Amino acid sequence: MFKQILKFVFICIVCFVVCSAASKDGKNGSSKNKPKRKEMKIETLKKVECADDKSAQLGSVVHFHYKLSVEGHPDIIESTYENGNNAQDKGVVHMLTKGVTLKGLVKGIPGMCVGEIRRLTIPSHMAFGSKGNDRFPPGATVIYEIELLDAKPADEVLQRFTRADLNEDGVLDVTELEAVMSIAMKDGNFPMADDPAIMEGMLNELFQFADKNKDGGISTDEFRTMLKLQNNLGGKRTKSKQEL
Ligand SMILES: [Ca+2]
Ligand SMILES: [Ca+2]
Repeated sequence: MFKQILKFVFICIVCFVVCSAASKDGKNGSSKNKPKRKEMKIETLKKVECADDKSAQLGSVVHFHYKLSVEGHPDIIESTYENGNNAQDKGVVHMLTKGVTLKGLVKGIPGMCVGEIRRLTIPSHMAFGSKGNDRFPPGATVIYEIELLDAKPADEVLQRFTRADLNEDGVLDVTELEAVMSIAMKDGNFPMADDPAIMEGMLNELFQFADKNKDGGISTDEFRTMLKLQNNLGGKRTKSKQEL
């Protein structure tokens, strides 16, 4: 009987030792295996001094050129300096917004002055993710070389413009203007027509009217002028209704 008790105690001790070791290993293992997240690197290639209120900030509308590549590969995947994505070949215009703009750009662009050039080395968790896509391999660290061309605080008009400028080329085309009109119509700031052909005619007329310099796109200034006139018309309509 005593032997049996001893045997039981011995087995318990062995179990305890094995389990403690296993759990220790597990703890160490998980902290060892947990990959340390790569930090983002921000380098200034061309420094330009400016006052804080003249620099890009979170929420600013920023206009910039960029070259994009994958770390370790010399090829440029995208460049706004060359013919490519942008009809105007004048860089891209973007509102720096958390949750919308790439995380690495939200962190790397604020504080830049117009004319400054930065190289942002952005790990995948702040860029295109661990799965990658048709352009980027899984877990790719990407390198953005950014040249800031302009930065403005986003007033309401600029915010509307930037939301409408889906391809981020800094001008609105007919399709993008159509989206703006749809919102304006829902808000009651633009007359509605049931006939799609009439609507299309109105859209084209508005586009021709707004595109003052006839370059085939509506710039931020042209958009601003268009909204002013639209508001005036809206005001007059309201007034005439009240007068009636
Ligand atoms: Ca556009
Ligand atoms: Ca234009």
